[in-house]
Amino acid sequence: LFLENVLQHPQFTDGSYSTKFVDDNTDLFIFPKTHDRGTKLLNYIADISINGYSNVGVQPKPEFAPLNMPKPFIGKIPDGSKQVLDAHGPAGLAKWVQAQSEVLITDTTFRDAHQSLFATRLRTNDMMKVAAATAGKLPNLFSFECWGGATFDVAYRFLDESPWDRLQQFRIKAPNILLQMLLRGANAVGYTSYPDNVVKEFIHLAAKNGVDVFRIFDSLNGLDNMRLSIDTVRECNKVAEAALCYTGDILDPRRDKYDLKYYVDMAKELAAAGANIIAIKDMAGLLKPEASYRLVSALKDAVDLPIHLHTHEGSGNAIYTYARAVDAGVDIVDTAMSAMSCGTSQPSGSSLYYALSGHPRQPRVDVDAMNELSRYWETVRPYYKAADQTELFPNPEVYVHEMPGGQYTNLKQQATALGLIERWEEVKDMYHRVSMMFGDLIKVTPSSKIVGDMALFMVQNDLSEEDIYAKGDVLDFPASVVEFFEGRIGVPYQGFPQKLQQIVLKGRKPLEGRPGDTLPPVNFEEIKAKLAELEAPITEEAVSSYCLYPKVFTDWVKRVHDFGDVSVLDTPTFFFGMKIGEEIKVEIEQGKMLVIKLVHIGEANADGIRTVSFEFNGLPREIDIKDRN
Ligand code: 3PY
Ligand code: ZN
Repeated sequence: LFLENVLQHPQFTDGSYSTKFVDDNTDLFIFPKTHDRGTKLLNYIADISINGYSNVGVQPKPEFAPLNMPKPFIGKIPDGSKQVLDAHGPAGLAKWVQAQSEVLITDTTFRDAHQSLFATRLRTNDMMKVAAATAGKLPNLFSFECWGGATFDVAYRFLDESPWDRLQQFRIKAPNILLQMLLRGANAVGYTSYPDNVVKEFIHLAAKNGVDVFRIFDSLNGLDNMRLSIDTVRECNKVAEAALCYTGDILDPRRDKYDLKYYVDMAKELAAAGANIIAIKDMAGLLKPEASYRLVSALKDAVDLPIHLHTHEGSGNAIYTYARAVDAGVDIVDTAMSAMSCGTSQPSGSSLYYALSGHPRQPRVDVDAMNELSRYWETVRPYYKAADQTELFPNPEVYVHEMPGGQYTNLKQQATALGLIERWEEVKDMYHRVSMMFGDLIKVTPSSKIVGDMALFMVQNDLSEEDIYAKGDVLDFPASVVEFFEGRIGVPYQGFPQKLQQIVLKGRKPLEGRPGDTLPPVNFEEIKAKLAELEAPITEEAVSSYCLYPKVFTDWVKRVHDFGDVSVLDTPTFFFGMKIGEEIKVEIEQGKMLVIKLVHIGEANADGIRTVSFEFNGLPREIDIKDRN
């Protein structure tokens, strides 16, 4: 082990050691930890090489083109929006935004883009390779949307990494740009209502770890479910960006449930509730260009706050929607790096830049830097091909099914898992029918998941709308649908469809009032005791994660015990393991490099155990793994 430490020591590898090498470097004698970490990583690599990622069986490791790294940013990272917030506070920042003549940009590459393109699977490792270069080269960005939404549980559940670590790393790499998260109000970053003390604590910790801008929404546009979040964000002296979720079509007089007045009234209420910025959250990309002009104009007249527009490309009209919003005076819009844009994601920032050539409000960004960064993402995206189910062409059908961009690829995966992918057209059609059966529902997490669950349930069981009314009393509805009609995420605008509610609840009474009012507070000391039992680190962040996702967090802790911190592995190795004869280098911390070569995989013995032989920093190491296939 001492020899291993010497061989991987930077002074030894770069030849800069002297005769006092051993005396000067007492860390050469700290071996159990590195040894342990190395062995755990070998366990992971051996397991994936034999059993495949998610136990799908061994997958041949594809040949990927080398990463097209942008030139590093040299020099001191220029000040940006983060310094404006730090100096002037949230209200001062809002005034600063309103004083800018050009439209500002939020880059969503690190959150919504990959949530919408490939089911939220982007790993921190791939983000951190360019986070500093992006912050240095694009200091005029308003924010990086890089946290929250589905990224929180997916990090633990599918990527074996901690979302808190990701946030902390971002804060270090991007000291000049506001870090933005998506917060589902009373649902925090989950799919259900949480007790008030859980939501509050989560917001405090997100702020402490680096989040500056909280985009807060409620999936039913219920302000009562957002107030606690708005108040808590303000308490933390961070930016409360309150969102109205856009659905329907304000241009269509037949869709009069959500008309222009509905949105204007809501924006006024959000402003009165303490919002620093108003967001239009067009999660499915339904806001048509003229609707965008009318809505933004009306909101600018109604409230004296910056307006931040979020949309998805889906239909192919999103740049036009942004251009009309810019004409109407929108302050900030959301875009992604080109290679991470379009399809179900946001429109491309570079495309918007060129689209607004000659416009007095063209964004002030270095488009060459954006294009350079996009070339990096072009080489990263193939890693995620298995989850990348976005459509390769504009699909204006989104105006009919109204499915959010962040849900589309996920629901497709769920349909595949249920063997329903051949009936995908039916699923989309049913999604819209269910939405109408539920009273023309706003669809965004978690209400979108409820509609999706019901649509899959109906297609899988060959149930029509008539069947639900005719034989609903004997149907076992999905749990999320039952909870929805019980009022567990709140009450939709203009109430529940009563007949259907009675059918689903089978005579039971729904809850009344705000769900948070009746949920008992969680005792954090009890959670700490559970963490101690799990031998998990007892940090405030761990307590918060456990409160939000007890099972997902527990499973992750167990996997960390087995495999250590696998976020240090490159993405092809993380998903595909290693090929015989392949050698990789893994930097487990700054300056600490492991060299791993896979030498041989033995046949399974009678118990199904296979021995995997590695060279680990030049020394032989064998790992026994159960072949689960
Ligand atoms: C989320 O809540 O994760 C969303 O992206 C909603 O659009
Ligand atoms: Zn979105």
